[in-house]
Amino acid sequence: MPARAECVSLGPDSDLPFPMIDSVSAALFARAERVLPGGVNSPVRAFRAVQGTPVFISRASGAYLYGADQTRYIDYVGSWGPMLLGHAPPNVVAAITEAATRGTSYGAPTEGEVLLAERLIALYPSIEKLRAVSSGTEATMSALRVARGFTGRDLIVKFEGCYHGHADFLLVKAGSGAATFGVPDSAGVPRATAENTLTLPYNDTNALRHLFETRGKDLAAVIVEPVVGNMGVVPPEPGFLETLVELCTSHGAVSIFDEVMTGCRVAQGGMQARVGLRPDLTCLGKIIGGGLPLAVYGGRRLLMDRVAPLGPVYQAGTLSGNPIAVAAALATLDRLDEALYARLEAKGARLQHGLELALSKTGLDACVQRVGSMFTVFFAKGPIRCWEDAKRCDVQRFARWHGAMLARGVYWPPAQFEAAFLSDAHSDDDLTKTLTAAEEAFAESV
Ligand code: KE4
Repeated sequence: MPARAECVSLGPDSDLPFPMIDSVSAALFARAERVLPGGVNSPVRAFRAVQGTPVFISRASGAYLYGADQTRYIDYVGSWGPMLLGHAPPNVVAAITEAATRGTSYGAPTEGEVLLAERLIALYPSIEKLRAVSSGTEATMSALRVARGFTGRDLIVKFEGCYHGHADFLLVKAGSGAATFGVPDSAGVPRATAENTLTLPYNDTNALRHLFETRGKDLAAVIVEPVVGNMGVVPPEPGFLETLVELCTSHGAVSIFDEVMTGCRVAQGGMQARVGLRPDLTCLGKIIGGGLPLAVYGGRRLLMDRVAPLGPVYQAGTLSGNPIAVAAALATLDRLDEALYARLEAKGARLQHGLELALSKTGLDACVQRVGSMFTVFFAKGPIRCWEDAKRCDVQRFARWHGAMLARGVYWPPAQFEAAFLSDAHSDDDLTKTLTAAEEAFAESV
């Protein structure tokens, strides 16, 4: 264990000076940077978007993270979405522990995988068959391969500001003008790969309709975050998702809802349940794995029966349907009911109202956008409808606000273009403390 921090580090419930950013994390980060690119195993964790030093976490419980120096933080990252129940829910920990005593991986089918598939199919009527994988990236990559294999077409459509994982053909940004050939958004992505991905503005139903009118017969799929979390929280405008599904159906393209973040977050049945739509394919992840590496893609039997070994679309995975991840998933699903979502909605509404009230006292150009228990404080005048709106944000002011929140024991996503998440473990007192910290931090970042 690293030496204890020299600085005074206190949790949000102390009445002494707010905690410093702890030196234990700083020392760990210096070591990490020598052996991990950027010191992290996923870029956003490096706090570069807020010009900060990442807090190294030693443990988590309920609504709280504990830094390497044991400073307690009220957590609004929730592992980027999975921790709907809060950290280390006892029933999930017990299920993981029990499963581990029976082995960690078999590479063979198990009853648990069948149970999980049956439970998810019951929650998502659009899913007739599914395949478990180990990450959201695998889920979206595989769903798009199925769409291309089924249609025999190459072109796929995504929306600016949406993120679907790091498969080459999804790390693409809009070329000049709307719906032109994509250009790579990462080194290492061949231009030829990017050119098969067209990018449109989110919520731009007219642009989508025009694309189908001109290129509809060439389109394999349209993939969408039905509520965007990855440019900050941007809800779909009325008719956008409905038109997307209709146009796909009428032109023989595959509609794909990437519900890796929204699945079991905005409703048990995801955003498709809230809007009453049935996309051809759905990707789920994060919450359904209970914090373990598990995601799924699934949908119409006609499509899924194209997947190996039944059909010609190849997809495989050593740890797909891992028994411990499946045990965590089943234990998590056991806790989902309408009362839980009612509690999350009430907490989300209280937090949004409190943040908006605090903002109203500052005159800051900022807005709060929320769907259920996922939300974002945008440092720009709202509404934020698409990436063109989102990129107007004052990211430096967000960074100052983030640092002021962290110093007050509130752990907010370290990037403006991310979603924050509430859990069932956040108490009224946690929300009160958060709103007090936010009001002070807004005043500091004016
Ligand atoms: P993973 O491969 O990271 O499990 O899932 C990719 C993915 C797919 N679809 C959506 C809608 C997603 O939000 C994600 C991953 N989300 C990010 C947070 N914005 C994960 C955090 C990270 O990259 O470290």
